[in-house]
Amino acid sequence: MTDSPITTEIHDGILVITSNNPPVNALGAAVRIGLDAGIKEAMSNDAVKAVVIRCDGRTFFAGADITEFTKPPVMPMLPEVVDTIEACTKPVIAAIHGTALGGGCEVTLGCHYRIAVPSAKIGTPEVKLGLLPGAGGTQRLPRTAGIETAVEMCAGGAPISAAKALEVGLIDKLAGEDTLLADALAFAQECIAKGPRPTRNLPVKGDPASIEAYAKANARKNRGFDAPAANIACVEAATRLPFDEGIAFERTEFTKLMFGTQSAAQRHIFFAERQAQKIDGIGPDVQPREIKRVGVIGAGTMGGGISMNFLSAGIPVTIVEMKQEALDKGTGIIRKNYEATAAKGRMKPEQVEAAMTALKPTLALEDLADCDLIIEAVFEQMEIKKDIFGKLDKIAKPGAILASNTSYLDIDEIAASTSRPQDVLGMHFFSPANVMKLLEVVRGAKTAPDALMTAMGLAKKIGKVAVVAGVCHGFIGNRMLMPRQVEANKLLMEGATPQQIDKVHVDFGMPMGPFQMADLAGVDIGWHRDPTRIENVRDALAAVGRWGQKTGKGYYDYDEKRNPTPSAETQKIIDEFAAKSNLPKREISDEEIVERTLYPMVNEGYLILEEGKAQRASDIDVVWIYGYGWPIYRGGPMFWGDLEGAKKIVAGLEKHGFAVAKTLKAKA
Ligand code: 3H9
Repeated sequence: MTDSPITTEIHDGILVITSNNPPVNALGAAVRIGLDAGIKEAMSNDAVKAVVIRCDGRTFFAGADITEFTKPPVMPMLPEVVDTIEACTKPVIAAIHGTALGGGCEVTLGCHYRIAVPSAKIGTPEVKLGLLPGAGGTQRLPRTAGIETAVEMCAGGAPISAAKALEVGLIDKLAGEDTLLADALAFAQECIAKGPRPTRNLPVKGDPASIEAYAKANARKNRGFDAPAANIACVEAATRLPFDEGIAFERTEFTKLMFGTQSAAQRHIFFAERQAQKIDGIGPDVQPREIKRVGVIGAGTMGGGISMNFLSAGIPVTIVEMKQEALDKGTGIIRKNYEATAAKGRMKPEQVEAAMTALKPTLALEDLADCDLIIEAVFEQMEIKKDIFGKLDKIAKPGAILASNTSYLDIDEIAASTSRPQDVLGMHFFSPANVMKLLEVVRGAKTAPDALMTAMGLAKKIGKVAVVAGVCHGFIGNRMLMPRQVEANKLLMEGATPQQIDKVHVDFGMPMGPFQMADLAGVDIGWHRDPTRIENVRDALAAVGRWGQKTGKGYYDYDEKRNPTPSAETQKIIDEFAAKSNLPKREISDEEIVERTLYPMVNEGYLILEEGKAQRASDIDVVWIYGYGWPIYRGGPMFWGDLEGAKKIVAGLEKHGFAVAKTLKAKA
């Protein structure tokens, strides 16, 4: 077995099969071939009494090799390998550390016994890739972990801890954290007398009613996704079909998902998210700067949320405000948020106190002198930002990174107000900043590679998915929002209603449509505040106090529980403007709404790429998935654009008079 990632060694009658396939021991062809050969070796050697399957490196098998899914199959396939392990006439023990995920979990289920270190995690996250465990997991989990845990693991995708796995019967024993191999070998000796225990022969455990209960409780979360229902159906099949029939059902469902567009989209995002971390033109020789303390200017909603990210990751924060009252209010909200998390059991009271102790509130900008990164989160006005950066230039220590949380403004202009533009970049968080996963890191013309790299690395540390964006109005995400909003407003003038446009977006899979979003964010945002100056529907709504959810009325009317209903007053305002626009009022089809609000976003994405403002198309998809709730099963606007087909998109854009991006047109 030279060059194989699998090696074998006999210890006192136990054949130890070891995989060494960095980084995550994915179950690629060579690993499967090696595992199959290892079991055959155990069967043919009389000196072998039992087998231990283990992995070197940071983790037990983290799943099938996802990169192989689009390639021609190489035998043996994983379901066969799992069957081969299970059919071994000598007891086989899985020795688990790290994360036994997907196919990795299924390999453990093919084994007859399982032992794991306390820090191990076991799970079937296939649903997050639009799939289901396709190597027998949906049939073997109900026989080991029980129906309730099986349905949660398969349809939910979250891994369970070794302790929980022991409690439900998914593993037999906990090993010492640093003595897994020795403990597994000792356990294997015990198992020799017990003999093999094929999972397929075990009865399904638990209450089948838990399946229906799970499906009901998660219906809203799973709206639009195909995979959760398929996972649920497979676990349900295990409760009523003989094992082999259940496996056949699982295979059919797996194949349907595997060749569907949803899984292709979700797998695309899995790799896109990891690819986004890579910065073009920055090699391994560049070292990040050390960030020991972060400064945040502004204790409003954004500044507070941004601070929480660092505090939660154990990085101390100095937060600056201009007035004591605003500072107290901001820090009070941070505490309240942490206490609410603790009340839900997701944080310990001492962690709340630790986070609050690491927060240093101050009114003096000079107190930022010891910060390694300073993030400005004040009003979206260039003059204010330039003034602050000019002051920071004199206060910040050499090498400190100076970041702006601007959503639209020119980072190069801000950088020019300092004597150190190489240290300036944008860190655009999305609201609520302590919750939303996206971070756009804006690379200015003079931003130093190590500063950029530091911001990207730090983003990972605080649990964000970061994407590098170039300097342009609105960067990647908000820039693409603009053509959508312009067209949505025009459609209102031509006869569409806010509810019709929003419904098309919600049916598409967005969490809300453009007008629901305006009501949530505040119709008055960016308003000039002059109720006599009414130039468009938004001005008119703002002038009569229709500021959105916060005033109980905006594009929609809201009841006290914030349930929306169409508004006669809003419709009257729209009708008045529509009459003035001289555009003929007509029936607008849902298809036209898609063509005029979603196609221009794809077009804008191509323009962004042409101008070099995003590194790659998949980065744009990551922005929209994690910053704006684009349905992950549609893979982001660029992936979706490819699915629709460039030809169709270009035809749709041209029909409505849009200027089409050169590269998009070339693809058609
Ligand atoms: C499955 O098993 C189907 C079966 O049921 C049925 C079959 C018939 N394959 O995430 P990281 C790469 S479906 C190939 O940054 P971490 C990843 O792209 C699978 N490559 O590390 C990255 O590459 P690069 C079910 C994979 O420490 C590198 O490894 N399993 C795979 O933050 C490091 O990854 C899953 O869905 C893979 N399976 O997190 C688990 N996994 O360096 C997927 C990773 O070039 N994996 N890579 O960018 C994970 O959730 C995380 O990688 C893990 C480690 C938690 C394991």
